[in-house]
Amino acid sequence: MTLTVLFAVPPLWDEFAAPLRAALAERGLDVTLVTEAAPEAVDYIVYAPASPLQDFTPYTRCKAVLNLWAGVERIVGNPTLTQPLCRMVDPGLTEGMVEWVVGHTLRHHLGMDRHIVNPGHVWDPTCPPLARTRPVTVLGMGALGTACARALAALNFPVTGWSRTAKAVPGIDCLQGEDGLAVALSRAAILITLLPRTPDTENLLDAATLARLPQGAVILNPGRGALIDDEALLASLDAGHIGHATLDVFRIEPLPQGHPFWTHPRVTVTPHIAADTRPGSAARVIAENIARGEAGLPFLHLVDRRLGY
Ligand code: NDP
Ligand code: OXD
Repeated sequence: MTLTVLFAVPPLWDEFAAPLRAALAERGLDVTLVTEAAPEAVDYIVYAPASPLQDFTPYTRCKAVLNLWAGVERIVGNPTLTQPLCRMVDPGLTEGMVEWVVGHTLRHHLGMDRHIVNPGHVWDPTCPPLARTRPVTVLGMGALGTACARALAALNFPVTGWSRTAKAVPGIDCLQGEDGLAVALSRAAILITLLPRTPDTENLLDAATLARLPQGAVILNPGRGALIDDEALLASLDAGHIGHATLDVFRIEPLPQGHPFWTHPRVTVTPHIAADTRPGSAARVIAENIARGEAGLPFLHLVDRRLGY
């Protein structure tokens, strides 16, 4: 039987149509891939936050909604969505996140700014310390956090990871719970936040938790803006406690003109480019999940609605 897959993100159609068709065919799936269809005829929906589709009620035959984004906070609470929801775990996206995190970690670790911007032509031959002396903490040890933690550990950074449930990742000191968070923060010369936005993670970094970081700590946030209390972060930067914050994600995106982050001398803004879903590799993940749905196997990367990620 030919399946109908609704690609519900018209702005991304040109980028995704060919890779999706190729991946579906490669997986041996007989699919009509469309951008419009009678809701009751749709078997799977490929979705992203830019999708105009908000009411899932009429999609009575739909077996799963397959998100192109890793983050699901803009869809997970949709009361009309009763179908299984899968988030994106894409090798290409993960690779990009590892590159962003390693790049920005090394910028701060090596003190690159001193040499890139040196208007006084100061010859200061102070050599940076080795990574093995610079502890890094990763909050969120999921698909992305674990890949980043592993890459940093491979460069000899002592890495602590923190997550909701217990983990065992070779070379990483994995902690959980409130006590684990306190320890993880206290060690973090560089803190990387790769948590999803949920009611439990909102403002996780507030005045009290920021105060647990060592003096001069650097924060890299490619997770979600709402993980950090903006005012508390600015206060901590101004007080000299936090050394620098490199932020990729914000409560409001694009970050509004006039927001203090744009002009703060110790804040770097990157415009939500830490990692992108890559059509070639992501299409294979979508095809695999459709194949699993058709074979009656559990979907990969299924979202837990109760937890919100
Ligand atoms: P995963 O779902 O694989 O991992 C999430 C991690 O966060 C898990 O380790 C989970 O713990 C942990 N976590 C969740 N809630 C809590 C909590 N209350 N306390 C402690 N730990 C918690 O997600 P990904 O790694 O794929 O993605 C992470 C986030 O990265 C996305 O949700 C998105 O917000 C962001 N992102 C940003 C991008 C960008 O370009 N800036 C691109 C892609 C994603 P456990 O393992 O125990 O479940
Ligand atoms: C994502 C993102 O969640 O790009 O995939 O932020």
